[in-house]
Amino acid sequence: MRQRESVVGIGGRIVVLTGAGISVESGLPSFRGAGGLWQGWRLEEVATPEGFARDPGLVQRFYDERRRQLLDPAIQPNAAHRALAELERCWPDPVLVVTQNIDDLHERAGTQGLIHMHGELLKARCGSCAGVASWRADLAIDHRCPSCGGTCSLRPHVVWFGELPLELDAIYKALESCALFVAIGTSGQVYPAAGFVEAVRAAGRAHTIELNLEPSAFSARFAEHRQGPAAELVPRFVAELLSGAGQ
Ligand code: BJW
Ligand code: ZN
Repeated sequence: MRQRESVVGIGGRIVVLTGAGISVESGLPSFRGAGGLWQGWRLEEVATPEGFARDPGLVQRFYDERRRQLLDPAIQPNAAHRALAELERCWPDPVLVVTQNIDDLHERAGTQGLIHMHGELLKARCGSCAGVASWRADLAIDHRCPSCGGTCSLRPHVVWFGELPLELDAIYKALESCALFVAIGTSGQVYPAAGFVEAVRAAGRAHTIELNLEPSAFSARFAEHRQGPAAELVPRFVAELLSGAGQ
């Protein structure tokens, strides 16, 4: 595998994997650790299809609360989201952001090449016809599906444990052909996202970097690590990349 001391001066496709840590400085909590979302909820109850089948009202309330928080005008993209959008605008080759996050902060910052592999909080999916629709209201009460007209079967358009993440073929294709893979603010505890760095390394041509507040479960798999808050690290990293682009 090609290793570099510095990323300055490289070109080629970039794939960025983001996790909950990139949105923390926007005011959204991460999942694990002190103050994380899982502290107040049992993940088997709110993040599995079995939990939803057992108590749909409870699961809907969990996501309703998070949707209301996301729609609060105080929640805005931070400097890390904006820097990634700038990278996409200015980098000479394709940049793909693969986010595990269900918030819409990357798109609000202007990122266009974006895959929400774990779904989107501002969409709902019909349990009968699988139709997906934009959704900003609470789901806790019965609704009619905009596609098939059925009632009571709408669920958040998110990927729970045991379900297949979205657009995996496109993700693996990009991972196998990238020159640089960057993971930002993710704990590396959830697969298949935690295994993306291995797929990149197996292809043998990309530099791999982790940007995180602290060492994570998969830090050792990356060629390079930078530690600190995303809203500081990411703009600095992007400026460094762009200063060397095309050299
Ligand atoms: C900062 C910061 C700051 C903080 N600046 N950084 C055994 C082995 C391997 C796999 C499995 C296994 N048993 C079961 C599985 C599979 C399972 C899995 O991985 N389980 C693990 C628990 C082991 N995975 C699945 O079921 C997935 N599906 C699947 O595998 O399908 C089969 C298949 C796949 C591929 C090919 C073939 C078949 C589905 C996983 C779905 C995950 N869903 C959730 C909920 C989604 C909706 C929602 O948001 O509610 O997704 S769980 C939750 O975790 C959410 C997140 O996207 C995901 C990852 O969390 P993330 O983003 O990493 O957040 P945190 O909180 O963990 O970490 C935050 C990080 O930020 C930390 O590192 C901080 O340090 C850092 N940080 N502040 C920078 N300011
Ligand atoms: Zn329907």
